Amino acid sequence: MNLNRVLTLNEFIIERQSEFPYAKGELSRLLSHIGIASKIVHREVNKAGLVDILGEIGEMNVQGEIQKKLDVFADEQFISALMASGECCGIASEENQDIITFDGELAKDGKYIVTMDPLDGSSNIDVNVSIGTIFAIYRRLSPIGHKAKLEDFLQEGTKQVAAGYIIYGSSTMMVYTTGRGVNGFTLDPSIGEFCLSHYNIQTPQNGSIYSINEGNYIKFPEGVKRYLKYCQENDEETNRPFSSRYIGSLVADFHRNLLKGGIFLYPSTATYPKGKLRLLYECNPISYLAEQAGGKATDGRGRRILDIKPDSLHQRVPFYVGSRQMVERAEDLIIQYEKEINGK
Ligand code: P6P
Repeated sequence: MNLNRVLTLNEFIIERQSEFPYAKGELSRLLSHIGIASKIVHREVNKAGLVDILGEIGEMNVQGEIQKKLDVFADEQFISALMASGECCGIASEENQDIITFDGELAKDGKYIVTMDPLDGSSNIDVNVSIGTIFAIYRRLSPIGHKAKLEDFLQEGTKQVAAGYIIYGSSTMMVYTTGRGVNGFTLDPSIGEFCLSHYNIQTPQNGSIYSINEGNYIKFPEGVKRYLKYCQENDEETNRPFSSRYIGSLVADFHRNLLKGGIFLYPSTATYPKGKLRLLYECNPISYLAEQAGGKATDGRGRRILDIKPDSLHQRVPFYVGSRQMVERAEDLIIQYEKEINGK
């Protein structure tokens, strides 16, 4: 890989395509179309506030969350880009109750399906805080040439062929994996291209940042409370007290921890007894990236997120992801407490 020159996303995809035996470029086309939609969303996010695209559309999405204009705009952009690629036969989106199947002749022959959160962190849109798009790509299971089926979308995270996110922050970046490491591309608006800026990202095995909404503290499982106490105690040996950093936008919190080291925790809470984050289009893609970068992602009780067989499109799971040693420490305390109360 010649890193002495600017490498655009498309050049990188094509250069790496040769690593995929029998790859005929379908996945490359799909990733390139996701890149195109990201640039369009970037353009609108970056001028939000100047044009009438902020605020709410006065409707609820399937999550019971108020839909923002930018949510719907991003959803529409990614759906049309994925349909135009001709490689995707269907989508599961946070913004839509059911799967979206593409009936066009070209798309029906698509070998892939996509799960996505078109604009994650909506509560931050109107206050100019980083937000993101999260996507995962799977091979379809149903026969090519026919409509995509629900079974195509309820695959374990280990079946992902690619996953990534776009973070619309101080700069716009696409970070993705196809199972051969994690690479980051920063959008250069002057040329309208995503350019390789973070080659082969490896997340630190340990860290000193923990990300959790401590407003839910009272209802956290006792083991989680013990982990937070562990983070807050002074101990020079293990670099504590840690720093608490929580933006309330999964992509932004994860991206910081991926680069610097850290753990993101969304345990079960009173409001979300099964956890708040969605397995198909938040936890699975983020977990694939975390593992590919040397990190870990579990449900807090030893179950690897990528091994979970989904029951439904919008299924929620408790989510612990980040530096391997931090996730393992949190799990140790959670499992140790459960053994205590079970008298083991
Ligand atoms: P809370 C945004 O709505 C989101 O889905 C994630 O991006 C974020 O990590 C989480 O919810 C924040 O949830 O309950 O802390 O506001």
